[in-house]
Amino acid sequence: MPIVRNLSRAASQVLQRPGCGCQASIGSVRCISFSPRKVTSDASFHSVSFSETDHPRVLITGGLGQLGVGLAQLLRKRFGKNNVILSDIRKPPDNVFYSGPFIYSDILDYKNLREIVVNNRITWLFHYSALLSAVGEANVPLARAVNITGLHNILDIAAEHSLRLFVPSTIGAFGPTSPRNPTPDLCVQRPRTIYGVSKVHAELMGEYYHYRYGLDFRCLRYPGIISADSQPGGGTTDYAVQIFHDAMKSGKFQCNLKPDTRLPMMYIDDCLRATLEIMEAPTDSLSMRTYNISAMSFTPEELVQEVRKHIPELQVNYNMDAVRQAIADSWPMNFDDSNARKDWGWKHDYDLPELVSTMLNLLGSVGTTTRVAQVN
Ligand code: AKB
Repeated sequence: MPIVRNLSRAASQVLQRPGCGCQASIGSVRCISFSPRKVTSDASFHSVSFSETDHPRVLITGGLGQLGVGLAQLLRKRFGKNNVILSDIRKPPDNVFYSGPFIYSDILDYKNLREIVVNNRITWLFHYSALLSAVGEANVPLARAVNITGLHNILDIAAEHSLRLFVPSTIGAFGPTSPRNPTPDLCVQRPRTIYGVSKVHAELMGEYYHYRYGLDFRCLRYPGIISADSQPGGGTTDYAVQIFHDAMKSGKFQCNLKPDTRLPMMYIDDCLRATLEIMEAPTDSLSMRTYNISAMSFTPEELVQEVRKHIPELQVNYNMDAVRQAIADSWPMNFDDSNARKDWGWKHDYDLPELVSTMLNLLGSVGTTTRVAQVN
């Protein structure tokens, strides 16, 4: 694997980015075969003790990305604090470290992963380690290692230990030849990013392991996810998070997509709830293993108009980034999630006005337009 070993400097730069959602050390990629592997007797691991309950015992990989901390909070409320372990290769901030079990785990190190699963009697795994679309194009070998090789480790661990496995997919799993308005669950998928290719691979491999080995694989294709707690992490839909931070900080926003670029989006609370709901759905309600989920679709200009209802002084200019624009132009404009609604009752709570007022409330701006006016 010399291509991966040679990456270390670039890789560590990307891995240091806050919110890249990535979790992998670069030097430890190795060949993988699907068979039980020996755990050596010198395995040293600091385990977390669980209370004895009927709840699942959960591991979240890539826990310091956009969704991990919020998901851990939701799952801990439901299953108990000590039944949910957040993991990453990065050092957690104090608030994360002191809010519940956190451990180092490297998805490219099979033995490390296996020790964690065995020592903590993990039964459910949420696999969030991944490089997103824009950052993946900037470092294809790293994206390939993390998103594809890492996934192979996760699938093997999950199959060997009979875990219920959740892997997020994305609108990015579609491409320019897919129907874009709306995009159904089953159609042509020819993405043009390494991120999209890795996600189609994940969908197909997970489904293959399900039919071949009985793996309880569950997958949702997420739209762009918008949350107040985390900074954007290298995605094409990041503008829809960045606008809130910039509107608050300076009252000025530079958008890297064209004003009429329509993409499916979702507020984080809906996304996390959908994730828990599909994991809890009875097996016989699932007619498929990979579902589209959707809440709303909007363009940058529509988002700006909605934000201006609260912050009329917001100044916006458009400075298109060619890479991101090409990616966005190949993605779904509207997502058909009728199967998720029919099979396991998916229903979103947040539309665009609700999303915008919630984000501004959380970031502290609703009713404080003078703050932006003062900055200006
Ligand atoms: C990205 O923009 O890369 C992600 C996604 C839509 O999967 N937010």
